[in-house]
Amino acid sequence: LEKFKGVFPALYACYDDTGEISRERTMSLCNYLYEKGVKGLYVGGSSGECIYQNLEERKATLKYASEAVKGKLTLIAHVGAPSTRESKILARYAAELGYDGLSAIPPIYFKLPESSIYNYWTEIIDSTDLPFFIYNIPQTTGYSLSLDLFKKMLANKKVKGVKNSSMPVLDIERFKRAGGDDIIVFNGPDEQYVAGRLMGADGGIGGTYGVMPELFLKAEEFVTSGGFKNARAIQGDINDIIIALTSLNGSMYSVIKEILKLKGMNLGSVRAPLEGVSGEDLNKVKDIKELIDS
Ligand code: NAY
Repeated sequence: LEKFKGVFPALYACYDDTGEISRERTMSLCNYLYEKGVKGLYVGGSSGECIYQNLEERKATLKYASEAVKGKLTLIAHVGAPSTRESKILARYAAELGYDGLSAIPPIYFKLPESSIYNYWTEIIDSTDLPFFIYNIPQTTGYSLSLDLFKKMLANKKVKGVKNSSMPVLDIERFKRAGGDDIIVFNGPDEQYVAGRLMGADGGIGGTYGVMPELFLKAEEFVTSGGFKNARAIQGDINDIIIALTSLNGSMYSVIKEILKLKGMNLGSVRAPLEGVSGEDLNKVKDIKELIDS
């Protein structure tokens, strides 16, 4: 499981100037993050705007990321989709491409019982031989993974852990305790990376890593070496930046893409209904970039 331990940026959706998925931009973002020294990538998750893309677009992104960094970075494909059918198509495609692992949110829109969530994940897992990581993100799905269902899922040996984005750090501790060294727990909330690691997370997957990979890698280094004072200081810097990223009028991802544009990496904009940064707030993007660079 070593290859799943460390800093995993959640890959941003990369569009061309007409809003179509861009192979070139996806590959350059993957290469950029590889050169920064991250451990792997989480492809097609929240930050990948998966929920606003059709199956062909999601397959294209999975393919471009693997073309760029397969064999160099650990690749996890997020395959959660509205139907079990689509999720399995994505899962099989990721396996064909040589991905290292799969992950999925629980079913969305209808509020389904845990038995349906169990069946949904199990069908995805059964469709390939890849290790599977549950994606627990109650803020967006409305379902908070119970310890009961987690333990039930762990009975399936292909279930290798959870990407936990719920806010209580206690959840990370409980999930880790349930699976120990046989599983990987990824910290989800970027604002609590250091806390998550101390409570048992083996690393993290996050939506803001891509715009400040150096800071998360540094925080990871300090946690690993026991330099907690320094780790906490970096977490503080990260949190100042996250608060700034979420203070403008566009979606956080559009703010991040504007910053990356200033750094010379054009990933296009965000897909509606996500909104771009506009008006006065566009001028504030430069200040956030400076905060990151300082
Ligand atoms: C993904 O799949 O893209 C992610 O891992 C993103 C998870 C993000 N959580 C939410 C609720 O959006 O990274 C976090 C989040 O952007 C970060 O903590 C800033 O709030």
